Amino acid sequence: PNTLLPSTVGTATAPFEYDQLENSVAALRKSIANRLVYAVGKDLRSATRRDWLFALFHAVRDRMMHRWRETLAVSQDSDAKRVYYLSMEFLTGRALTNALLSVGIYDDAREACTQLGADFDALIDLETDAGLGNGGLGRLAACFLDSMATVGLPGMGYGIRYDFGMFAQKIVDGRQVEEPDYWMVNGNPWEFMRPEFSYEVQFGGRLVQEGDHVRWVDTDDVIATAYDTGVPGHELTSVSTLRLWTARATSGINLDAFNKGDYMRAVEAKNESENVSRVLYPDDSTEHGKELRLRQEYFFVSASLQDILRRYLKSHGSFEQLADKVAIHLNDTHPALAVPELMRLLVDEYQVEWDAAWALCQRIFSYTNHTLMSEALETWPVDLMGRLLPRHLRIIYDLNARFLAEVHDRFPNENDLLRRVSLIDEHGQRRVRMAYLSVLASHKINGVSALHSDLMVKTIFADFARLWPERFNNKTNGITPRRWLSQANRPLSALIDARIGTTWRRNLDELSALRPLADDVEFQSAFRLAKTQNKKRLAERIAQETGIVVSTDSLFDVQIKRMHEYKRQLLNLLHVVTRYQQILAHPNHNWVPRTVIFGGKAASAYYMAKLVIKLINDVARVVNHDKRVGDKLKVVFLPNYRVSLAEVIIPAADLSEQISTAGTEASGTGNMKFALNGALTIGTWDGANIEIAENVGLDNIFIFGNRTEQVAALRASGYNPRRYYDHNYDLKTAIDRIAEGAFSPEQPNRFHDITRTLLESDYYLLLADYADYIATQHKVDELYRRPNEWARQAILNVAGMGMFSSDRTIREYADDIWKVKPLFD
Ligand code: B1N
Repeated sequence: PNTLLPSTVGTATAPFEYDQLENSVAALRKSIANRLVYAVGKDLRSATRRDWLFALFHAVRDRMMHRWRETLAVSQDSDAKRVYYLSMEFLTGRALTNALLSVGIYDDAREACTQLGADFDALIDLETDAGLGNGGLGRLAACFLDSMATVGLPGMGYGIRYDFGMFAQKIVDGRQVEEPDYWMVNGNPWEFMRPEFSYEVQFGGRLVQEGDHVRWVDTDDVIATAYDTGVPGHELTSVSTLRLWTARATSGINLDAFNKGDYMRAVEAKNESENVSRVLYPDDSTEHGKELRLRQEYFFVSASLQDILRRYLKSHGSFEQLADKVAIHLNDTHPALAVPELMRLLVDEYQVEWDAAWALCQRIFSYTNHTLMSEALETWPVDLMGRLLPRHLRIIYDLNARFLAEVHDRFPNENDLLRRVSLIDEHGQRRVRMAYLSVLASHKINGVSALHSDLMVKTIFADFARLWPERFNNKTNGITPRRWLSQANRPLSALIDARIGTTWRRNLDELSALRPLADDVEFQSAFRLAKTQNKKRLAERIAQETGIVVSTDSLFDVQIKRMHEYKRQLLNLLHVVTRYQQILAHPNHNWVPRTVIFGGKAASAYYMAKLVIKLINDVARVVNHDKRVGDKLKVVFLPNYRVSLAEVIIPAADLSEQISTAGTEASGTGNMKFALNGALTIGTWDGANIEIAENVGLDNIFIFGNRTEQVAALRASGYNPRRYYDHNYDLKTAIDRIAEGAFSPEQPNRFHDITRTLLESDYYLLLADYADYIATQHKVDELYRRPNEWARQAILNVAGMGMFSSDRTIREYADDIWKVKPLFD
């Protein structure tokens, strides 16, 4: 029980009166003006744009509150089984337009603002992104919250309320410079502080054995306090809760320091404990291994589990039904400490017997793996964990001993198996394998695309798939069509609405009704008109942010995602350099004009990724200023790629670059956003690209390159990138030009590390895929010369994207994994 702060006084039963809020323009006008005065504390004379924005926030938030309270009340009253989605990242972006559309007051709110003399579009653009995530994994969590609310699933997301989200990227002299993202400087109007839900989280200390009971004492404590944000589902079907934890120092004071008269020092130490929720680690698909990161992971997991058990115990007298009422999902291994934490709470705090507690855990937990790449798999040094979380390390050891004994019973003659599956990696410095811990504790383990799930059981979890084949399954990722089509692409949405109605927003399979329209010339030209409108908007944005002028007649070729070697932005750039050389060699050829657009952040310590950013910008500078090239080729690096910028870029794309080395991109979700917005994909046979190809038709996608088995074979046979370089003139020229300093005359060897790596190791096989990539880019040009045929294929892409709604994904999780049912049937 939480004794930190007064708990809820849930005794009032009398009905109370509150305003019934109407959604007319007049009512909205009044609401906004009211909120300006009563919530923001301003009037017309002194209101800044920020004040107007906050008044608008409040007016729409007010209209979500009733349904939010109703959602919570119904799930409580029906004692429904709930799912808790534990994630270090929720990349939600902006909330205002989404909320206005969910409530159904977008157009009326705009009119109300206009009547009040406020510039609605400028206000919308003033909202800062909630960048509490790195990339795909964090954005997936955000799409899942949207879908949970839209489907009406009881449950919530739990994470960390970082003071600083993903850094803002500036480009200075072509290089990335990181700036802190203090996203709540102006306040956060969406959240509600819930100080009554505050929990002590312990660190350090030591263990005291008392009989068969263990006590964890002398710890350094920090308090986790809840902040809730409502996530509105489509048409307010329901409102989900995102509960984020912030760290507060305990009020107790370091007496030692205090008695010595060093009051300031005592308070400083308290301050420092609050650092645990300060900043998001900016690494995507790589591991950090920093102590503060481990603290973060335990901090939010411990608070979340204490909160989950408190809520359960409010209406249940024992833990007998815990697994029938609670499902806990681990979004990758970052929250894997939830496993020993639930064991600790049950066994140490609530005196549940070990075996019973473990049986509950295995029914409660499920886990999604998001990557197979070894550099991303979390392992924590045993020393560090023993120092920070001695009780949890002991629990992990005890779980491991029991587990290995079981394995030994089943496979008595396989001694190497024990070493391989042990939760402790004994090579060199001993480390805890967080993925194995997650697998051991979970009744279901899933990958995020068909290929990834298949490779998962053949590679990193092969031994475990032998032990428990029934636990492993696939849940192909999805995206919310509300944000990624309805909100981001109004021109195309309006066109679709006019032809097949509006209900595709909740049943994306209905898009298949567009298929017969693919051959309709009138529809094709309306479709192209919508694309052109989006391209105009992006062209203006590009001019604004970079000064580069691009033509909307050119083919918009886009690669936006985190900068990472496996994603191969460099392969794209090799094509750009090749095209540049060929334009110079054949100036009179009838070139299809192209604008190649890049965007993406590099982890701050990722040297190669940062150097690729510099190379892109150096190539852009040379190409864009070369008079001989003109409109035939433009290269753009858009700074500070983030959710709100994606909403502008994706609807404007003609071509979507999804060119990771086969077997490396677990799923991808950007690939889905582009296809849903009518871009054609050029991509490898990797991740969800494969399922996209199957759904839109192989004739309507550009697939190239070596496949997973070929990648493996190439590597096994001693891959030699020089062989490709020596035998391909264009490839050799492109690499040589970069190596000679053609794009960096002021420092000719600037990109030596890039060209050397390509020629000496090329781990991601860019050179092996280059020729096919270039040939496929030629096919892209040929198709673009035939606008109607291009439009036909683009329409067929949109029509085939039904299965990639995150509503489908979330229903599969609910049915197959969580066994949770929608609240409102
Ligand atoms: O998760 C996405 C997938 O669509 C992407 O293919 C995949 O790369 C991405 C450590 C990660 N995998 N692993 C991470 C992120 C942060 C971190 O600290 C790993 N992100 C992915 C959604 O399934």
